[in-house]
Amino acid sequence: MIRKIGWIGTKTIIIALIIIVFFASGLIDAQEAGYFKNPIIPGFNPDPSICRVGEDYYLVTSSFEWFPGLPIYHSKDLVNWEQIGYVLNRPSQLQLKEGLPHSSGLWAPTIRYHNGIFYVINTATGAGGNFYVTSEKPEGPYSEPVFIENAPGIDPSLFFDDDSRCWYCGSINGSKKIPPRKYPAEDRIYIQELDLQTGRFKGERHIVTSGYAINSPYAEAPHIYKIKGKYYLLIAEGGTWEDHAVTMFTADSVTGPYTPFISNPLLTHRYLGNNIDITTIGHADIVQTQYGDWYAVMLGVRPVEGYNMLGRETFLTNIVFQGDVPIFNPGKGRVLAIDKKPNLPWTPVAKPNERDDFDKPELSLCWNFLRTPFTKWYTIEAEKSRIRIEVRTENIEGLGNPSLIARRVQHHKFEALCKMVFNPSISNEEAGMVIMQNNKFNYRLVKVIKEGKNIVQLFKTENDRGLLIAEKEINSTNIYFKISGDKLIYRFWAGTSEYELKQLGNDQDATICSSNKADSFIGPFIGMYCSSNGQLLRKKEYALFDWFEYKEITGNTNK
Ligand code: 6LW
Repeated sequence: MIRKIGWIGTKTIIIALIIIVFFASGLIDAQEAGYFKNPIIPGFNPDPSICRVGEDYYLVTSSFEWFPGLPIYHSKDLVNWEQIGYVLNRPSQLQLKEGLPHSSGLWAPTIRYHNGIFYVINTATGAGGNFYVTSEKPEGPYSEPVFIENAPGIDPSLFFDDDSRCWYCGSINGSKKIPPRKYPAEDRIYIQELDLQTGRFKGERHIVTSGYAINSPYAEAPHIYKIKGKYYLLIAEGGTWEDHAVTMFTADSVTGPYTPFISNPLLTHRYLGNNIDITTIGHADIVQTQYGDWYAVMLGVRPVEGYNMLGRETFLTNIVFQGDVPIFNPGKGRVLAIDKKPNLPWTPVAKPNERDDFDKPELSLCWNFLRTPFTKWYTIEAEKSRIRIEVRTENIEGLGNPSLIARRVQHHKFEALCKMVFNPSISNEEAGMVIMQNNKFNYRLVKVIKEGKNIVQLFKTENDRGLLIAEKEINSTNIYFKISGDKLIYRFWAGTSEYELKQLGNDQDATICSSNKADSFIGPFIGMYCSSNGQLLRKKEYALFDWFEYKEITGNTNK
């Protein structure tokens, strides 16, 4: 081995291995030792876009069919991120209506800052197409959306040139005939000037590339930058799973012609095989720090035995320019799970409480609804430290807005618990916890009334087929539920006290909530739920949740 890669190469590998062993064992805290851990934003946070204003960094990610839309995060060191809001948090801004299929909705936003205004441009697939919103404050409120006429495709981005002209770039995806595809999965990157006053395009449309590789599939996620007078076009190609890649091009004019770097793809994990710690690296955006250094954020997956259990997450790596050529993570050429901290003032952020007692008038930012809630069917009774959710006919097998309030699952090992008070009056009613990838792939741990008895039931829906896994009588108004995750296993628990929970059914297959099995673009959510499953109720009924707790489990999970 030494003969092949020389003593220096071997020494580097040995040092790297020692560092990884020490960090993995927790003997050294990565962050104390000048390192950080990827992903920088765990859980379903794909398609990141980033901008810098002075010493502050802002980042947005896709949110698909979940509402509010487009979580926005803030950091001062590119590693510690705090959610500061959502770009689209009013039904008037985001009409995710009944019938919207899973994995539709908000795909791939871009955030940019120009002359005191934040711009977020995005595609609402199945909900209006390409639009942008503006705000003077990163946390919002953002304007009502301006939908752009005749803007085909997805992944829109904005570039403000030195003359303040605004250029839109996007990906004509799918088999749209503008012009017809020359080969299967050909997507084309186009650039056109945009009048932000009217939301209309100006001048001609320039189709600049279908990707650097011959017959490259899915050229998308374009962003334009101007660096030392040259125009750089960054895109993703290969498709958003294991063949994903970052490629870049340069031009002397913003509308091209763009020349691909000979060193493309500049970043990909496709050559590392699928059995590695991080796959699917792609869909990047780059940012220069106030000190002149360059970094890239991008999406990636941390598979467990090939299953994507947490959705596509946001990762970070550095870039060093060699002349005009950007080198991603020089000497490594890949995104690392543990890497050197950026040269920025280390600024930890407040971690959200693991337990939400619902003792504040507003919902915490972690909570989401499936599609837009056009009516207010929940009430926070802060003075009683509880949330009251109305039992409605919609359920999670449908494509509506069920009485579900859920948060992202962000860890391979986690526990989620809640305390619920619920007295169903009819057999169709149920309330409890849900963990789901989408309407066809999910688990429900619920309390029902059956033959006059209070029963807790565990249901599994896989590929639209619902199955009662286990049930047991629990005679108590106060019910405690727990769902624990341990990589490819979920465990479900219920009891009349937080400390006397009994597992319901055996260990269950968590992979049904993976993107792979559920054929889905997003990641799993876990939360509070109730439904009458289509049955109209004589009077309004509610499920009350006193608290909900979600925490990462480090080390061995307690069975
Ligand atoms: C995103 C596009 C993509 O718009 O997936 O596969 C879409 N590629 O870049 C949603 O994440």
